[in-house]
Amino acid sequence: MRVGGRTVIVAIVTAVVVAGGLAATLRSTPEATTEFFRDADGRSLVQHGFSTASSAKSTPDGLPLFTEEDLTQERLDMNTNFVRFLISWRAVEPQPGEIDETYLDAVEERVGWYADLGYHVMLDMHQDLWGWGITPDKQRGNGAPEWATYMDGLPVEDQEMWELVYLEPGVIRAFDHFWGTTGKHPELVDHYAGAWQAVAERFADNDTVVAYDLMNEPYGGTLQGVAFESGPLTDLYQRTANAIREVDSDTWLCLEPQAFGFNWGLPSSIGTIDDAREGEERVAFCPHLYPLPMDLGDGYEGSSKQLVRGTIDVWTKNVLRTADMLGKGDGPVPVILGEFGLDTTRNGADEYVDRVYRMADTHGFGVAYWSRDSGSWGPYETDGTARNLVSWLDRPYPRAAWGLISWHTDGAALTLELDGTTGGGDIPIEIHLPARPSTYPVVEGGTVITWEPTTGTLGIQPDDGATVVTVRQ
Ligand code: MNI
Repeated sequence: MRVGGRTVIVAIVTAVVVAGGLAATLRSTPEATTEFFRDADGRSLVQHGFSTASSAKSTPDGLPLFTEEDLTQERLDMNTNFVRFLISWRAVEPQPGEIDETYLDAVEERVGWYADLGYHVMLDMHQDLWGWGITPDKQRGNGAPEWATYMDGLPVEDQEMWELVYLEPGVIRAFDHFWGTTGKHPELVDHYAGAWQAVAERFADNDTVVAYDLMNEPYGGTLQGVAFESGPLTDLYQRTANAIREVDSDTWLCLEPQAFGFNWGLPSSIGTIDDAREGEERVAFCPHLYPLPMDLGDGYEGSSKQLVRGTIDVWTKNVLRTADMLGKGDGPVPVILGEFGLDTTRNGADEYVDRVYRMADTHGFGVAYWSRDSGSWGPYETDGTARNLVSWLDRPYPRAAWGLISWHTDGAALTLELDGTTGGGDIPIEIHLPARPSTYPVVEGGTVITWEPTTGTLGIQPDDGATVVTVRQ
């Protein structure tokens, strides 16, 4: 039986990798994205941070169990510069048409913590399994308000693997009503877009909030694959984008593919959206990566390791292909790996984490690790003790750079490839170095102008027209 189950898993993953690989190679795809978010000075930003946090899914107020002190610690330990911050429709619009401004105040307060430390924030409208209204004890789903949960009396049985609850009839029906598949609740998508508009109204003038992740891990109910992604999902993104642009013309709009399949390496069929802002469109791609063998409990070892590597490779090609398509001929849009993560007590976890970050570096992707919760997936124990993940995520990276094209690490060296432009003035390139020596690190192609050994933040003035800057430690 065990051998049989194992064989089935290997066969499925192999099929995913082959199908994903075929789809990815049929069209030529760019090697990397060179489009990045920019800060107020015009420097390209590389996102390095966490999804914060899973705890927000179940707290009554919808806020993560996360304090300003926790953020200070995170900054000291890993010098992160970005957060994918979980918000929820149920907290924004607890009753139909009623926006909870007190909740938005609390989110704004937390955004302020990040602002004080120079971070940028992406707000992620989170959901899993529709909403907590799917079961009477509110223990399973999260995201949608209870008033928006219509299941027509269909059952929702609990499952050992939480993802399988997506296949329960009541959950499928709740999504079918939302996406217009039943035609009975057309008001729901209007409410969703309205909730986003309220969020955007609040943060339109806030320079710390740079992106909106329009929906976490969308799921189509009875509609799957092309029918879902190119249809109601793309429509919802367009509608939500329009609602946001009525009040906020600058914040990036980040789109996710259907999670089921894409997270494992299958291609996406989402369509382009039109961004009604003046000037260049600000649409980005924020997919998740959860290779199937690891989803099913394997470590990064043995035959699973090969399958996971294959998955990462085809996943990367599919990401670039979709990002290129979203760019409508102007090259790939910015990419943020909005979630990847694992139980770090699994065998090979350190190698897996390293491999994913190297892949992200090579292709110009920002990363928000899943997640900033205590325990075996996260960076800290409940008592605040640092776990293994802290040292794995304390990696050299460019925090902000002029004209960034690419970067890579080689042993203790970090090399940036730049287009040679600078914004003038004395605003430096900012790099994080994990070694934190008390003396100045060695730089080629530029001059050190600031060095904060406590966090490991290095400011460099590049030489005139320098296209390569290397830092050794
Ligand atoms: O792995 C998934 C996932 C698997 C299967 C499905 N369907 C069957 C629709 C959907 C999603 N998700 C991975 C992670 N994402 C959430 C938060 O967004 C985390 O809790 C999961 O670990």
